[in-house]
Amino acid sequence: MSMNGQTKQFDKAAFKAAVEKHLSTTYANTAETATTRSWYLAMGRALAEISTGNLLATEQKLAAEKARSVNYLSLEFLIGRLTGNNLISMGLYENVAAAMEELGQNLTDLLEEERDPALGNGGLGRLAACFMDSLAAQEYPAVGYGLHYEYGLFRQSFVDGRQVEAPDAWRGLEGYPWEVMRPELAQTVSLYGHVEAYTDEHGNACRRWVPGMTVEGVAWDLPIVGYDNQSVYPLRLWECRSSAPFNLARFNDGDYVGAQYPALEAGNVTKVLYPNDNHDQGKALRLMQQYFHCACSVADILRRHIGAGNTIEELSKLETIQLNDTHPTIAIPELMRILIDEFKLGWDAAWAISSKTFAYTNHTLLPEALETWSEALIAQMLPRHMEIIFEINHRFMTLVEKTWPGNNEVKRKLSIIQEGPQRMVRMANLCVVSTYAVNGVAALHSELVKRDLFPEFNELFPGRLTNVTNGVTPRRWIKYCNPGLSALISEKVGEDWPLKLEKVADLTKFADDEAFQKRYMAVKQENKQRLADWVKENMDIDLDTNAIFDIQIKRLHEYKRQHLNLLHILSLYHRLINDPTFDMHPRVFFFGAKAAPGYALAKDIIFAINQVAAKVNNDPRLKGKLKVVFIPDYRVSLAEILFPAADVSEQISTAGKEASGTGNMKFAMNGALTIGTMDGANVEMREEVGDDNIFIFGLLVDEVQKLKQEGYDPYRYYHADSLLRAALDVLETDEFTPGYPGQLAAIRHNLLDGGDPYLVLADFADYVKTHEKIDAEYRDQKTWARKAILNTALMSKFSSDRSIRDYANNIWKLEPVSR
Ligand code: NBX
Repeated sequence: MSMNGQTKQFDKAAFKAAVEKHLSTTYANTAETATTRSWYLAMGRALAEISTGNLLATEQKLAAEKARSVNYLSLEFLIGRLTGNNLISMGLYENVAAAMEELGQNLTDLLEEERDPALGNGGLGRLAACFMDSLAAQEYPAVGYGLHYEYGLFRQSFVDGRQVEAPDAWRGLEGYPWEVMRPELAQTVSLYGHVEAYTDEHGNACRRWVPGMTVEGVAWDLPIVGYDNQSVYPLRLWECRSSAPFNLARFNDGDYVGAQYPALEAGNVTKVLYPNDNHDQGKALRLMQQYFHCACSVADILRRHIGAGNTIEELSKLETIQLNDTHPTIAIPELMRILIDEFKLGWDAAWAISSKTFAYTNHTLLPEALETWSEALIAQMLPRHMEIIFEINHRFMTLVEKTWPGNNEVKRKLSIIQEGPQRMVRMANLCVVSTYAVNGVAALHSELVKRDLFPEFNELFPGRLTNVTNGVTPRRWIKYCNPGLSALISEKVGEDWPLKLEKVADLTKFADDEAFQKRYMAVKQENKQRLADWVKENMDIDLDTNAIFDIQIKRLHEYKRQHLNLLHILSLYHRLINDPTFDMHPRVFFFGAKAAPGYALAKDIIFAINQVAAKVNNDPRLKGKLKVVFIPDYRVSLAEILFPAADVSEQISTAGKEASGTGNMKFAMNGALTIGTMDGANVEMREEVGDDNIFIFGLLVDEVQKLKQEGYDPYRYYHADSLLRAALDVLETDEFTPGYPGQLAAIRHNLLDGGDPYLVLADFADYVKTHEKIDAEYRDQKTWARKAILNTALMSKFSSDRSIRDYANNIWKLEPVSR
């Protein structure tokens, strides 16, 4: 029986035969000699056969019904391992465990063989993965479009405390068992060349792109399996290959290696994921990735649309395209080019379709993350697109002139083209002008998008700027990663909460029930033990699971303020050693974070935390009260162990800088209490759980802005607070770098003489005080359990199912279609 009561056909004998067949014919192994890895691969292929069948069936049904679909365009999908999650969605976990047992294999061990597909950097990429899961779970017709990077986000290790990056060949030698190549969907993509004018057969003056070269886009589909519903949607990833692997003339001239240069160059386009988050680098190869992604995806959308017998005029009725940040913005001029140059529509007809097809999500206000591309670079690589961007801007400037006559300042500010020594194209402006909806990712963020980032656009296009608060999938982030808690929830509220997270609110009834509190905390204890075991096995550090597990896991960035966390740790260290009256409940501070390889200060912060960890973890004076653990190579599969094990969740960005956050939601669902600023979705989490069940500290957005305007002086805080002084000054010494004083000084220097751009010092005192409150409250385990239970119970707003329904109802106007 499946979860919804339908009988599911699982033929165990046939499944075992399929696994054995793959073991021998796909992986050339025998049951006697096969490694665990080969068994995992063979099982994966056998499962993929089932999901691929369902994918084709879903595709056919949607084409036949002419259902309106969303196309989610993203340069990143941080999906994490698929096998365990898909087994749960297919309702086959127990069945397959039993089948594999009969083949002498343990399912848990097999699942550990899978490498995380890390095709994203952080929150933005992970959000795309949660959204695909929620689209499939609720059967909203959807295709995800991304890139098939050969190397995902780099693997991180620490050498003498410093981050070292290594390439992430996520597919391994054998390929990834869940992916299926779709050779018939291949696309040809043009690059470079020039634009020429010509007169068509009706005597119209036309323009067309004469490309300088082409490359091939090969489609790979990963199955996004709907939870308990048999629907499977494609995550379609494009791999770039050379169109002309051999230059025959050079080949015949005997230059065998040189003849393959085009293949080598085209092979670079999807070679590797750019490892920056919230930072724009402006590299030509990145623009080529973006255009390659957009050209393949738009062409595939049109292939499906026209192939199903629809007219081009019906495009915006049947398809909508969601741009995940500005990274796929070049899809807009690409669609305009196709409509005008290939379908021969006039500008107005093309614009009427395109501007009703695209919608854009903004994920950041940080100026250094807002993408701009040099006009010269676009003109060289995509000459026809640059013409179209100019035309969009020209018409838009006419509108601005009509609205604010003679106001050149507002024109300069809103223009898609930024004037200067080198003219730049502002991708966010192009998006706001050319889409029917623009959304921020949390209520506060969306207000700031309207108030601070795009106030004039908001006047010009009333109603276009809107909010959809982020969410996370409860299937991966509760059911799969926290089986103990899931069983407890199911027992109290029934089995259907993974699709209806509102049901979990019923747990509030048990928040004061002491027997339930004990069971809830026992689950937490087991999860802490699971993490402690991982740390012992992989890092050889002994941890006490009675300590408070305090966790900060996210990309390393100044605005996220891992260094505020570090200063607090240094203050505890200082007090434990110097103040005999000071007492604290034992605490373990966990970090997990990758720094962009070129981000020097972020790397210095990692080094500092590792050096502090090395010292405090072995300092007998601390009597085991303080431990610091920096988990190397933080990734989705480690997040699945960390979130369930947390007592305290660190969400401590400078107010106004973190657009939403999504880790904050995963922690709270799994019963961690948040220490956080009034930033991003923390604000809405506080509304849901109530002020007593979250620890809020620090300056508010408006206080941050005011302080900066008045002239912020970090030294004021330094001189006024001896604890802060101690924490900062120890960074100048060799306390944590014996024999090498000054190795950690860059952080102190940035905070004092560098102006402390993210107001770490201004928030320090309140942060310390709030941690003291946490320390006191944790000692009362009943009250703590009550608060943790309420956090689990009151997080239903942050299911990505709700986010997707908001998009579907308020932006996309999309209806579910069941199989
Ligand atoms: O998107 C993140 C925000 O920082 C989070 O607050 C938010 O919760 C999340 C989902 O909405 N942004 C993010 O992860 N950005 C990137 O990863 C990024 C990657 C490449 C790039 C710019 C930003 N060029």
